[in-house]
Amino acid sequence: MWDKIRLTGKEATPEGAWCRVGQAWLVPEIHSTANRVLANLSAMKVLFLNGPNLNLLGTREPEIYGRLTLADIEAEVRVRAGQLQVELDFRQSNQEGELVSWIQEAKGKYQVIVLNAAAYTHTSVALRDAISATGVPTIEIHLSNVHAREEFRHKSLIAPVCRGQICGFGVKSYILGLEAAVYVKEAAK
Ligand code: CA2
Repeated sequence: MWDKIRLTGKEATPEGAWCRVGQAWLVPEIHSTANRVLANLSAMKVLFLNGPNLNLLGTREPEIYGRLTLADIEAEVRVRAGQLQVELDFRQSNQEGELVSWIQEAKGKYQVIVLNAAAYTHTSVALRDAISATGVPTIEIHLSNVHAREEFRHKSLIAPVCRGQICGFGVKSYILGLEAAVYVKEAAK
């Protein structure tokens, strides 16, 4: 069943001049009200952030990280995002400070962050503080199962301020991260 939102105003016809936008029925002439309704219907936005050395994916250590490049992974995530009607930004940086800035700037622009902080996962108080400060729900992901690797990878400094952690599924960790983002957004309604 469609939501019916009947708007009134001097330009509306007596019959209402309905048109369907997404799941709502609008009178198109009433722009300001329509814009508010449209804002509620607009696609959710998810920010994918990738930390240091992930730009090297596909070139070395395929036995741990697989053969896909980061661009290949982004392409797979974009296919799933299209199916879920999610808008994506997908970025990588080797600089801790740049990742911190992107997390800070996410507030008000993105509903969820999906973060593969790479080695900074295990070292960065700055990333942890940024996630905590921005308040944007953040999902920690990893290609490899960090808990089955060296002991220094078992500790995540960001895990306590993230909504959850997904690791060990290769590129599927990214897809599951996106699906978890949609779940987190829906659960917040
Ligand atoms: O499994 C993951 O996704 C990691 O976040 C990857 C990080 C690692 O430090 C984390 O413990 C787990 C490493 C990313 C570096 O990736 C490379 C790819 C190719 C060649 C060298 C490094």
